[in-house]
Amino acid sequence: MKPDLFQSPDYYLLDDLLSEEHKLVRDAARAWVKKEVSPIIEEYAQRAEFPKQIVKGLGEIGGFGPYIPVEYGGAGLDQISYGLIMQEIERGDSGVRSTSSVQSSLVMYPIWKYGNEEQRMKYLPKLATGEWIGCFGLTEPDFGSNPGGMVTNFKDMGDHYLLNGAKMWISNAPFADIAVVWAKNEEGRIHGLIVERGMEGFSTPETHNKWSLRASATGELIFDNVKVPKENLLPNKSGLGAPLGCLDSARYGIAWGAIGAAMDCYDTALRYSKERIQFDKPIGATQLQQKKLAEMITEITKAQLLTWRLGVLRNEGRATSAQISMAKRNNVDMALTIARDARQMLGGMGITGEYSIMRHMMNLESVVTYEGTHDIHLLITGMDVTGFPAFK
Ligand code: TGC
Ligand code: FAD
Repeated sequence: MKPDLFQSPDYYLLDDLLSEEHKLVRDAARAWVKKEVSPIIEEYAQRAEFPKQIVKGLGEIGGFGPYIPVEYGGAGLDQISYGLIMQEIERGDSGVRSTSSVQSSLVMYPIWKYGNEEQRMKYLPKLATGEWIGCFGLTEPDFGSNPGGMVTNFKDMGDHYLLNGAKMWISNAPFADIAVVWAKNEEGRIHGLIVERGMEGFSTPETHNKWSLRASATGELIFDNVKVPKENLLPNKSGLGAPLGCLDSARYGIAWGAIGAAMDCYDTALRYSKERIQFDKPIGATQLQQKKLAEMITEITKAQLLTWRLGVLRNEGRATSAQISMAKRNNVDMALTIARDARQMLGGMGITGEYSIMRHMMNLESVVTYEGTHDIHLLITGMDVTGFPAFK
């Protein structure tokens, strides 16, 4: 793969809106990605293998629980710093950002928000350093966009719960130490349970043959009469709103992350357009290629503004779930369009692993699907503005 020459586009001087701490956090994440991710990621993606050696460094740059309080091992940062870290990680690879998102927003967040003090102290510090890796089990084979229909269930057996069912498409599952699993009790109410590797009847087979997120491990979670200790139930929130609350945090991070992937594709295509000569002039001197680049930088700038404003609203506790849906949907779609155009701009070279673009493009096909599909987020916006849920 070519050396990482990335230069971040900032067309509207948005750095002026960031604090010194934001810039320090962002620059540290950027430097780490250049040093630890860019040189190896193509090879791991080609081999369909998660680069486990980067886990410790991810913890060190605040990639695990950036906004979780310091007393639990988190970095205690604000929502804009969290977003900037996600942007930089996904600039390297969406699969690496997935590992970070799942650990931070789908495992640490519910333990922090819905767990008790013993659970926080037991799990969060080890998750913050990456000593333990977690995964999040919501999706089932027959319930993807409609998680409320889930059939995974647990029964109260007096001194423990008995968990049965299966989850599918679970990021980090094959090597996770713990899983935050959403299941229905005997009354049909959804609760979160912490399931630990090694519990009898719990297995995590890996999902193979993915053409997307190849550097992220995906798997199933199978529960065959798993005895879960009662102290592993998250006590402070139940109902579908509990897992959906975690998704708000993860979808917000993805909205920033997608900008990172888009920036990398734009930056690569811009550089290539100045170097690649056809018909005796750089392809960047042609109107058709300039149209692509001009539209890319326009869309990146709009997405940066949208996301920065959303970060301010999150810091103030005023961001709505529907606003987060809009940003996730817009920014991932924007990144996918840019990746496709950038790939074309590189001609034949665009399909090779010499450049990051095709890997970003394939990764984004998962990002546009997980955490709520493109269509589901459109329906969330539609419901928000009309008041009519069109899902059912
Ligand atoms: P609905 O009746 O609308 O809502 C049920 C309850 O949930 C509340 N709620 C929310 N709470 C917090 N945050 C949100 N975003 C919320 N959205 C809804 C709602 O107020 C209600 O509460 P209550 O107290 O009245 O019961 O639910 P519904 O069944 O009609 O479904 C709504 C819909 C379709 C929007 C929702 O199911 C949905 O978002 N579906 C998409 C599923 C999804 O995103 N799955 C993601 C799985 S995890 C994943 O993909 C990880 S990838 C990780 C990586 O690698 O990065
Ligand atoms: P479906 O829900 O079957 O949707 C199929 C199509 O129908 C989509 O285009 C959808 O938009 C459309 N559709 C569905 N309902 C409607 C409707 N009412 N109106 C109009 N169109 C509709 N899940 C987890 O729980 N944890 C994870 O860690 C996790 N990681 C993932 C990693 C990867 C690589 C992938 C691909 C997925 C992951 N997921 C995870 C699952 C992901 O959240 C689901 O794939 C996603 O929510 C969509 O569900 P589905 O695949 O079952 O598609």
